[in-house]
Amino acid sequence: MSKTAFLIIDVQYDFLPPSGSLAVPDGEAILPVIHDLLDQSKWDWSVIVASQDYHPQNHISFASNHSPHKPFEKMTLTDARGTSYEQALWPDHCIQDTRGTQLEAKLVEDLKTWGDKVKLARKGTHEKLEAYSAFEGYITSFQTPDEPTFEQTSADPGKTVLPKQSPLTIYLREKGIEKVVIVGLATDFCVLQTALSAISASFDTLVLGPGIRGISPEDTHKAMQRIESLGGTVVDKGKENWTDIVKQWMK
Ligand code: VGL
Ligand code: ZN
Repeated sequence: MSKTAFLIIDVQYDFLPPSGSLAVPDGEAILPVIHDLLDQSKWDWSVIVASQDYHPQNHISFASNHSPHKPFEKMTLTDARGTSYEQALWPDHCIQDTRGTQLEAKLVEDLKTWGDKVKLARKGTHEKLEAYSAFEGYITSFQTPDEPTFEQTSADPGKTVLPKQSPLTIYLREKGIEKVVIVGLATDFCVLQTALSAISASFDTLVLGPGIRGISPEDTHKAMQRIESLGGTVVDKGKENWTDIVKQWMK
């Protein structure tokens, strides 16, 4: 049996109804699915990685830093690497040292039962870089995470790191991982970009429909199609026998 990692993307209060500042519609529906996947009597993950969107207050993606622009508008920006790109502007979310950036409490309890099989991938820490994929984050201890360094917050970040060389890829390869199962929020942004990175880093990639939700229905649909067209496996949201499908896929 090849080794599989379980990647849990951005299950943080700011992405969850009822009070998240960027709450994903129906986002709370994924919690029981993730809870089931973290039951040690049912699943035997070699590695678990939880990602955390972890922004400074002055982050480039916040509409509040580009007044008079408003959340959900798009705007052309230049990032810390001098790259111009279209940024979707967001409400302030997942700011370091706020409750909104914390992982959901029951998820944290579940993760603690897995001891040092769990790592945290923190991303979006540089004030002038957007980072949707968990493969763009730094890997740190889940129990006692490191705060981002100066390089990771405001210094020149250097060149783009391709998925094949990213900290998460290096960590997963070190652990002998060949496959990844992805759940979390939001399908059309961080789940999508994490899946695309995983595929381009040559991991066999499954995205679990019942364990993800998106911000926009159209973009969510397009995201799933794109993942499949690039060779990823997508399990439909409505599949009641998803447990069997995932177990079969992991063999
Ligand atoms: C995300 C928008 C902004 C996500 C993060 O986790 O999908 N979306 N930052
Ligand atoms: Zn963000």
